[in-house]
Amino acid sequence: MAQIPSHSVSIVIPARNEEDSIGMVLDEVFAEIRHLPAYAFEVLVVDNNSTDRTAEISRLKGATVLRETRPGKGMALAAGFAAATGEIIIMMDADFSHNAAEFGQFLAKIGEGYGLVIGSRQLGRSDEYTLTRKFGNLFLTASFRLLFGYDLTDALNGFKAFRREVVTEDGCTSRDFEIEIELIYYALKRGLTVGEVISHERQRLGGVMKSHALIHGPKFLAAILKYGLRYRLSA
Ligand SMILES: Nc1nc2c(ncn2[C@@H]2O[C@H](COP(=O)(O)OP(=O)(O)OP(=O)(O)O)[C@@H](O)[C@H]2O)c(=O)[nH]1
Ligand SMILES: [Mg+2]
Repeated sequence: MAQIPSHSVSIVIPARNEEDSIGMVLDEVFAEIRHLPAYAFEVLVVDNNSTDRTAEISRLKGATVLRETRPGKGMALAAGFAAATGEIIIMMDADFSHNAAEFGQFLAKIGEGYGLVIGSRQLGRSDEYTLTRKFGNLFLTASFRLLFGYDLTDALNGFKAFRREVVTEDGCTSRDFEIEIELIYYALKRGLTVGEVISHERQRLGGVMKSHALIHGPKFLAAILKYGLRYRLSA
């Protein structure tokens, strides 16, 4: 007998000029969700002024394509979250570095009662780490631990799942990658538990990496200070 879905899940994928990888990502996503009949899925790609075939390929593969004119991964994700109808949101990148085969473990953890779940490259591994990125991430995660007083091994990763109440009230205001910290802040502020699962970050498949350690590292640190202090002062 066919299983009736009992939870709705929105997969939100921010994408700017990712024509080399978005097709493979969506093939993998649609193949994987067929193995998860307990959930009803929608797949949203949020395009941001791409000058390549990102939107066209996404549509052909069966995703709903949203357009966000304000630049930045954070703005794209905020638009995706606002449009998402699922009780659970999974956010993942469009460059093939996040593996849809890991959806099941994220959803299982949410099912255990966690409000937000992060894929940890520290518990798993990253094929994209340079020395700067690895030590930068370790430093920023240690700063996170110090400011928030909450023990996570990889606060920064962009592969996350969360209950929709994490974003419903406030909406997200971060422009770029620092949205990762803002999301954790909202989850903790609402008294939700934040957990991690083992994750393996693959090399991006073609295209160009949009994050730069020297630009986005300091922005992460500023967000950790801002939201960490806010969290401590409100606790
Ligand atoms: N829509 C949109 N997507 C963006 C923008 N900047 C980055 N992205 C997407 O965000 C995702 C992560 O960007 P990457 O360039 O892979 O950077 P990264 O350091 O691997 O990112 P994380 O691992 O997520 O921290 C990719 O899917 C990008 O296409 C933007 O301005 N708009
Ligand atoms: Mg990437």
